[in-house]
Parts: sequence; C-alpha cells; structure tokens
Amino acid sequence: MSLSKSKVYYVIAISLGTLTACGGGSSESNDSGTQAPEPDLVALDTLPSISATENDSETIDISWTPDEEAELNISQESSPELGLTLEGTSLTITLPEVTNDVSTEFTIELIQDGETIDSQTVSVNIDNNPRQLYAQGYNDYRLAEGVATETDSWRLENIGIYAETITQDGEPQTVCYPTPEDCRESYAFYEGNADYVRGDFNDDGHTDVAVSIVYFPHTLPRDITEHPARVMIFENNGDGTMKLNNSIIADYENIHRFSAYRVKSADFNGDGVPDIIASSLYQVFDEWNEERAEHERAPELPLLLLSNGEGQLVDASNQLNLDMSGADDASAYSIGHNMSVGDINNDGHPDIYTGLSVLLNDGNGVFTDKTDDYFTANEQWSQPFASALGDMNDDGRTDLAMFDYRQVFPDPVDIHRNQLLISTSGGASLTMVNQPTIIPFPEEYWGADNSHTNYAIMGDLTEDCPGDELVIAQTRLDPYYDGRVLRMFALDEQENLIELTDRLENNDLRLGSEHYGYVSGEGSLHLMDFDKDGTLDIVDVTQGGSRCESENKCQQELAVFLNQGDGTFVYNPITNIPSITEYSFEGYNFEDNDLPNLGTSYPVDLGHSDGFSLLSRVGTVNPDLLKEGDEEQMIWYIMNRKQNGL
Ligand SMILES: [Ca+2]
Ligand SMILES: [Ca+2]
Ligand SMILES: [Ca+2]
Ligand SMILES: [Ca+2]
Repeated sequence: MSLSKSKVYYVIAISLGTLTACGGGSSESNDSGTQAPEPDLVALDTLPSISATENDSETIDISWTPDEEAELNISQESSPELGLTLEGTSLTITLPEVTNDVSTEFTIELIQDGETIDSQTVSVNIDNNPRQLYAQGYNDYRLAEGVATETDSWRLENIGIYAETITQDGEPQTVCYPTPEDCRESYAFYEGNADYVRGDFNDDGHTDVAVSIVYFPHTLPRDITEHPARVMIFENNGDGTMKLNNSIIADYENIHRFSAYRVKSADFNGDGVPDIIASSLYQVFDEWNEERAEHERAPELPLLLLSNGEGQLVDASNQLNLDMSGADDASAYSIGHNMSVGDINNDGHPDIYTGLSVLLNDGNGVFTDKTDDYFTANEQWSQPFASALGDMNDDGRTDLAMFDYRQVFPDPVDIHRNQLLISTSGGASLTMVNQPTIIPFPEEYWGADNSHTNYAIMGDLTEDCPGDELVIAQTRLDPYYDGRVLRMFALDEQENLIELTDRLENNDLRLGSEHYGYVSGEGSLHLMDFDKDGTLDIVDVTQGGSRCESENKCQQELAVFLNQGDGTFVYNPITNIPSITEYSFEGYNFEDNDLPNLGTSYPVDLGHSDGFSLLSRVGTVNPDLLKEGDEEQMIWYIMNRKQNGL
C-alpha cells in the first residue's frame, strides 16, 4: 500500500449499475512520508440521517479517520430510488417525488485494497409536499381530503396552472338558441374551450400548446373587456412541466375577440417557426335577439399571429386582407365556425380557407383574397361549418372537403350539403376554371334534417388506401348537440369515395343520451401518436361538460381512437385516471366522484415514453346549478403520465 495521500479513489454503486468518479482527495495536503496508520483503525466518521422534502437536494461531506487513500462505494437497495452524485467526497442526495412521507436508506462503504473496511447506512426521510399538486401561487379551491390524486399511471399536477373566475352577475336574459323558438331565462354564458394546436411557438425546442377560449352561447351579449375570447399559450418547460405564458404573444392584453374559435397552426411566414390562425365568431343578430343586444358586434377579423424571429408571436391580422365590409355583403367574411389550413394553390406556401374566403399566402404571411376564383365562392356554396384540406387522391395536390354549407342565393343548382372537391389538374387545381371533380358525401348520420358536421380533418391514416383519409364528427340537431359520431372516408384507386367508418370501433358508445349518456357534439379532431407506438391516432376533444352518472354511461370529453396498426381504430374511455369533478373540492365533496370522468383535455407531449399527458380543466360548479351571483372557477391542471413508478 502506498504511503502517499495525494490520490483518493471513489466508486459509487447504485442499484441500476456502477458509476466511477475520480476526484481529488479529501485532504488539502500533498505531503508524503506520513506514517501509515494501521488499516484496521480507518473508519468512516458518523453521518446523521437526512430529512428533507421531495425534490429537494442535500449535500453531505464524507470523511474518515485517519484521512488516507481509500475508495467509496455507495449503494442503495431500498426504494424509492434516490439521486446519488459524488464529487470528491461531497455526496449530493436528490429526493424523488412522493405522495406520502416515506423513508429509505443508502449505504456508504469505505474500501481499501479491494476490501470493505468500514460501512455506514444513512437513512433518508422524505417528506411529502402536498402542495406539489398545486401550481405556484394557486391558493383557491383545494381538493377535498381523500380525493385520489394519482393512480399507477397518472398523477395530477399543477392544479391551478390557470384559473378563471366567472361571476353570473347580470340580469336574467332570455336566451333563444339554437332557434328563436328555443328560449329560456338564463344568467349564464359559460366559458368553453373551442380548439387547440401544438407547436413550438417560442422556438426553444419544446412543443407548446395554444388553446382558444370562447363563451357560449355565442349569441349572448357580454362585456368583452371582462370576458374576452382569446388564445392562450401554455409553454412546455422541457422538464415534464408546463406553465401559462401568454407573453409569447406580443401585446397580449390588447388583443380581443368576441369569440376566437377554431385555431390552426402552420408556418405562414416561412421562418421555420409555427404561426397561428384563429377564426372569430361574433354575436349573431336576428330579429329574435336584437332587442337584447347591448353591444352590437360586427364580424371580426380572424386572428393571425406570426412569429417575429425573437420567440414571440405578433398580431398580423391585417395581413389577411380579408373583406370585412359586413354581413350584408355576401362576399364578406362573416361567421367563423370553420378554419382550415393547407396549400390550396399548390405553390408550397400554406394558405387559409375560412369557410367562405380563400386566402392565398405569398410565403411571407401576407394574404390575398382569391375567393372569387374558387369553387368555394359565395355564388356556389357558402359558410360550411367544417372543412378539411389534404390530398385524398394522392396526386400531390390539395383537395377540399366541405360540410354543412349553406345556400345563400335562392336558386342553387346541384347543391350538395357535404362535398369533396378533388384536384384534376396541375396548378391551382381547385379553381373553377380548372374544374375539380365534385363528389357528394353520403347522408349525415342522423339524416340531413337532424345532423351537423361539426369538425373535419385529413391525414394519412391507413396504408391500404391512397392519399389522405378524411375523418369527420357529426352530431344531432335534436336533441341539440347530443351525441357525436366519427366517420372516416377515403378514395380508392379509381378515385371512388368509400366509407371506412366500420374501422372506428366503439363509435356507438358516443351516440348520446339515448344510448350511453349525453355526449357533447361540439369539439375538435386532432391526429397524433397519442400512445407513442409509431402510428397516428385520432383524438377527439369535446367540451360540453358531460354528465357522468354511472361507469358504463361515463363518456369523457376526450376520446382517443387508438390506431391498431391494421387500419382499424378503437375507442375506449381512458381508465385508471385520478378523476376530479366539481364534487372533488373541499366544501363541495358531497357526491360520489369515483367515476373515471375527464373534462375537456388537450393531449400534450411532456416527454413521457408511454405517450402524451393531458392539459385538462375542471369547473367548480355544476353549470346546471348556476344562478345569479354565483361564481364559477375554471381550474386548469396537468394530468401527467408517471415514469419509473413514481
Ligand atoms: Ca416552446
Ligand atoms: Ca412562422
Ligand atoms: Ca399556397
Ligand atoms: Ca389531390
């Protein structure tokens, strides 16, 4: 054995393997010739036990007497697993997340000449921090004692990441919707979520989400300064967490819309950073609600937010150059129930279809209204509720599906309610002069007189059909917006329209209250690899506040049709979740809420290998019980996937 004390070697062994760290000695001296003590006298100095809160780190210095060359071996047998990092003789212990106070321990061995000459076991007491559930600074509604906050797979986090209080303080108003005959006294408009998109909006390498907030019924007048419909951005922190960060939108406080609604993303200005377009509804006037109109709102510009190269989005709505001359002008922009994005004229730049207007992009995010050139022009068909752009005949040129359009002029010729326009030529294939093929869709699920097609999307979902497939969501008019059925279509090799709806399994669970309980017909469709198995899944986010009375009638506001890899998709309600409802809060915890209910939830990729996590929200009051003076808080939270059993 050397007499030198200039080098000390350490070995850390933890349950996952052995790490070796080389570091300087614990002694500041470099002298030699010190007399060697007897080996059996070398011993670790006593270390105290450690007590700290989850996620905290503690650093301790390991020393032994007398101070001479030795190696350290650090190991852990018990769980939960600690983070153990040794630098020199300084050991940093990082505590994991826990949900109860728990204790664990690790062992330090002192080794000379390959032999353990001393060892010590250090106990670690990990204190649960219940506030870990709650977002920083959120002190309002707390979950009641006993409400489950995690399961084997999911964990509630960041409750109150955003919260909005709505006070029903107006005079009761007569709301007639959806028809002048459907009137009731109501205090309520309620806050809803209309749509969302994913994208790295601040260009930091992590995918964020933008959501659009809307107030229903959209026919009701309100103070839009107090309750502005808006687009909000939840930033992905890159470490499995999110935060609300509306400062990604420049001049955020001054951007108001009566009803921002559908929202889409594409890189309109060609700088490699995703941009956002949101449609805008407005307060619809008719004879039956005009007398109650407090603030007449004309049609509003859709909201165009373009990246500025500095991690922000800037309002560039004026660059849409959209005709806003008013609802009386048939060619002007009006109601914005629909919004589609795609390369309509096949020049490589993403364009916008508002449902009436075709806005062509010059590649820099400056648009020209070319509606009159297209088959979407008012003289043909107008104001579809839903549309989708994609390439269904696989010729490399964009096709357009449009649904629930209205006929504006008195004598339409060959008008179909739902139709697909297929590219037949090069260039601007969908212009009238280029004569795209027009294919009508089969009758709506609940019949032409009792159905709305609420949303449509295209994507490459099957291998056995050419080009993109189309998925649409249809709902009832009576009972209004009760039930939601997805249907899938494709073109075969001969460009015949074929229906593939039988590939969507368990569609029947969502047919509405006559079947398995009320299902909201309002929502948006998204394609993503939700379970990260390498195939695109179909995700349907609805927002109606489904009642959940029993497990087999529990249809959630999020429906994921998982791609089975064989061209079929299966929907099953998400189970094993820590469900929270309006009955989960302290003081309101008087009803059973063990049912696996799930409010409006947006899938977000927070880096978990098992799949997407959820950005969700819950209201504090059953909307049916709201009356004048009541406050309702909409509370946003993260339902995170769990990793490593924690
Ligand atoms: Ca980001
Ligand atoms: Ca951009
Ligand atoms: Ca284009
Ligand atoms: Ca095509």
